[in-house]
Amino acid sequence: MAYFNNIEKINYEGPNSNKDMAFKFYNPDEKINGQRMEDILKFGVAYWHTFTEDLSDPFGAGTAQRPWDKFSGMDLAKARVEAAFEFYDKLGVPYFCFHDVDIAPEGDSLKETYKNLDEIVAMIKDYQKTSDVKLLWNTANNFSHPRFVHGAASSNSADVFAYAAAKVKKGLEIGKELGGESYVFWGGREGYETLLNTDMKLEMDNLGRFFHMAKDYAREIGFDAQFLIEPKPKEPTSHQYDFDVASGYAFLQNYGLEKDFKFNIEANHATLAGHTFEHELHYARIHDMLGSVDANQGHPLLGWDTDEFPTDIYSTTLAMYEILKNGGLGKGGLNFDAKVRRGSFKADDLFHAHIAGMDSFAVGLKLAQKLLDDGVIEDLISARYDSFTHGIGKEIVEGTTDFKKLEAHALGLGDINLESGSLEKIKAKINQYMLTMYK
Ligand code: XUL
Ligand code: CO
Repeated sequence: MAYFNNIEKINYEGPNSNKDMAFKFYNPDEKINGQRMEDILKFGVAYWHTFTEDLSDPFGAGTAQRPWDKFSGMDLAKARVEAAFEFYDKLGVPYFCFHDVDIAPEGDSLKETYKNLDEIVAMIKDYQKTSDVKLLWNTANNFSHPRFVHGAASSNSADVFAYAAAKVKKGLEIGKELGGESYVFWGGREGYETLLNTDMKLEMDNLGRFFHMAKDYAREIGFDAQFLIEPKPKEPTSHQYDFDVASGYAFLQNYGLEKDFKFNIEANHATLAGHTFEHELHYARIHDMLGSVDANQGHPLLGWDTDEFPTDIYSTTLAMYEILKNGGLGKGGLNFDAKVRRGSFKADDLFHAHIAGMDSFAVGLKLAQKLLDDGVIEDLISARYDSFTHGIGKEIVEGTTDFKKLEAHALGLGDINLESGSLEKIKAKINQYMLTMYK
């Protein structure tokens, strides 16, 4: 059965196309520094926002009108799989991502949940035989059900810890079955609300234990996905244990997990943490911890996770700059953890939104590569730190000086000559590149 009858395959038509249902900038076969755009960007569709989201918000009911609305239960789950593969194919995305509960309803018991999952996973596997679409990552939703009210791996209840472990164990088996490239842990409820009832040390130790057991089980069954932690500072809990990349990295190092995990960095989570998207990508990259990206954007005026489709070209450019400097994303990709606005309730909007996001990252990729090729940012940065390439600076970097020698150097100095940081100059240059690139 077809669900998006009025939509044809979305093709690349170039920057001057008047057709809405067409890519203006995302040209999968175009070579960027010798590599196909599609293979660098590795776009993924987020199952939850595209096929299960109803567009409700805390003040109002869902508005989404979907061609699978008439189904319920397992029939609905199956209809969504059919619709999903039609969507991937028409959009031409190479990857998808899901939580366990996105693809199959929870049953009355864990056993029944497994049974539902097995049926849908077998169906997805069948579709994968005739489609090129691959699983970028899957994850366990250990945050929505009321049993996770006090956390999952950081719950005060050992039974809940075990339940969460069982769901992740099943998720790892599913990831292996479907050939997932990565496996994600977003700690939705792994945090706390108040210290007045919380043993933070035990909760964090348990979280560390949980990750070790997950990694050990994946190894045991021969699932070689890249493990990814997805930091988020708040929402739903007021204090999340994986606040941002820096605190997440400290956590991983503290529990001896830094060799087995990398980060899945989400733009809107970065801004909620008071960082820019590129800050989080950069911080992860310089520590060799950049694994994957949840591509979206927050609203500049709102303090919560709005998960908008990424359309800010400045941001996608600086993000792609980091990704190119990282040598790509390896087993990760750009997953659109983004939802259409509540007012964009038609099924067609799902296509428009993904086209907008894919085009925005394609522009970002081309621009970032050009900035790199021309050394626009790199030359400025190396000139700025030139003092560390010779003389006393070189001695500092090489570890051949000490405080006494530095004092002697300082005492011999006259006026210190500092150069401008040239921020406005560089921004004007980037704007010039942006506005002339497609001329
Ligand atoms: C929530 C969020 C999740 C994770 C996967 O803010 O980003 O959808 O990406 O659990
Ligand atoms: Co996310």
